[in-house]
Amino acid sequence: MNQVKRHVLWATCLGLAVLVLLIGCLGGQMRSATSTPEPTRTMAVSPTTSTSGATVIVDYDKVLEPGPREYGTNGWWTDEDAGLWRARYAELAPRVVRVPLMQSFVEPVNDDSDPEHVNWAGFHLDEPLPWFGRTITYRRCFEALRDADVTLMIHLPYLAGWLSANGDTGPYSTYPPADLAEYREYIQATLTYLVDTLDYPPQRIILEPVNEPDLACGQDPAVPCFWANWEMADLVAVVRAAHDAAQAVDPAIRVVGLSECCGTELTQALLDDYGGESLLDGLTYHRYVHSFDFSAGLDRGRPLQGYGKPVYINEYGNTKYWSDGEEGALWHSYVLPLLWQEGINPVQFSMAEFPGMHQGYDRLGLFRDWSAEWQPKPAYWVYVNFYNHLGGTDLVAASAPSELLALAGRREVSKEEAGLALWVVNLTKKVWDGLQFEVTGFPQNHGTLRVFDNLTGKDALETQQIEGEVLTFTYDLPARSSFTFVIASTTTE
Ligand SMILES: [Ca+2]
Ligand SMILES: [Ca+2]
Repeated sequence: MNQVKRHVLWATCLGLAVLVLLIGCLGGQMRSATSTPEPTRTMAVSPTTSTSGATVIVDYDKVLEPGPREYGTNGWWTDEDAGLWRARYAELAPRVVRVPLMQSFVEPVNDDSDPEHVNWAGFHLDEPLPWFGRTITYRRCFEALRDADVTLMIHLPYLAGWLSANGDTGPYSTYPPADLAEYREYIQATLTYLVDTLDYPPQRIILEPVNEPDLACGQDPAVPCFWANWEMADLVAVVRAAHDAAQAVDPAIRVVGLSECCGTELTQALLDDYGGESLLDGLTYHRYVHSFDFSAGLDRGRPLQGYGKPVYINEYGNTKYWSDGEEGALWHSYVLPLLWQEGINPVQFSMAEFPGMHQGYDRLGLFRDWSAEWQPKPAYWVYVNFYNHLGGTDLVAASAPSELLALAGRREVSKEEAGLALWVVNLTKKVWDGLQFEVTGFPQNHGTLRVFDNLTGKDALETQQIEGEVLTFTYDLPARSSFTFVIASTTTE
């Protein structure tokens, strides 16, 4: 597990190092929903159409809790493909995009000898960096996310060599910093640039200064550690410097951490014993698994949730299925509602494959890179469907046969303008013929039902009118499948 995790990290390192150095097949069939409104207020569909006898029941009126509000992905950017990136960010509709900021690139040498004076010529956020025949400009990436109304989560995995207390080991030189005032200047200058130069709304900026401090050096020969030769006091000092820098730029900027690779002990120690409660606005962690059992991913988040702050799993994935093919997509489709139910903000890793990355890291991407014309994988459609249909909803009660997973969220502007999204995952190998759906409490006794195959695209497979005091329909749910059923009040369609 750790080894795979480190491979992923290595990919990050490698990619960033290079950056610095270079400067329908599952379509089910909906049936028996009435296609025209009828005057009756009773169930519109005969239960006799159900051959399995199984029923999914949703109570629109039974609101459980708001769903996560800061879900998203780890993002990328290339200048030549600006239109593609902007379109994909719009289509995927993340609320948070996590982007690595490498000091080796931003401030490769100290801007000047005075940490109280920013020499802007020493900060390289406007410059295109060569990247495997294309270029990357942080400014353009940030502008695209700003325009997409996204919250930017910037993380600072490594130091430039000149600032590392452990000496210059290249673009991925380790924490802790040799000079906290210089470290703070680096952060403060970057945040000032975002807020003052790019007009990035400070309430939509999250700073994550620490990444995987618990990854031991040499634990994986392919991955340079992020922290070396440090004590808890060093970690606390870095978080405090980042917090103070953010406060100085704008108190609305949030600081989160600690993105441990392999546990939560350091985060809990920081919070329990070193004043971290006042330094961190949210808590982050990572978890990769290699099966459909994601209990380990949920279990790691639980101790962090006890602190009453937002919790983000801002790196996760499957190292068996990666994000490839229908199995990879099905895995994401299954894990997303599990995290959602727990109130953990999912920040998937990562949005796309990207040249220069480790192979495994590459395969966690939701779509291919430019060498494959940015082709979406099935897992990409899982996120498009989930974030667009469940994102921003309030969870409501849903029950299903134990072999199925069902998650329902409602979006109610008014009684006349109401929506329900029901996410259903069938990990079994059996077809659920005539699976019955019953929705109680919908504000209207009619609605427009749309059915989406989460693994194959974003367009509705079918659209039908349904009606009844209890809105009822049936669907033949294929084996190993994932679907979204969206009901909207007819007046809004
Ligand atoms: Ca400096
Ligand atoms: Ca300076």
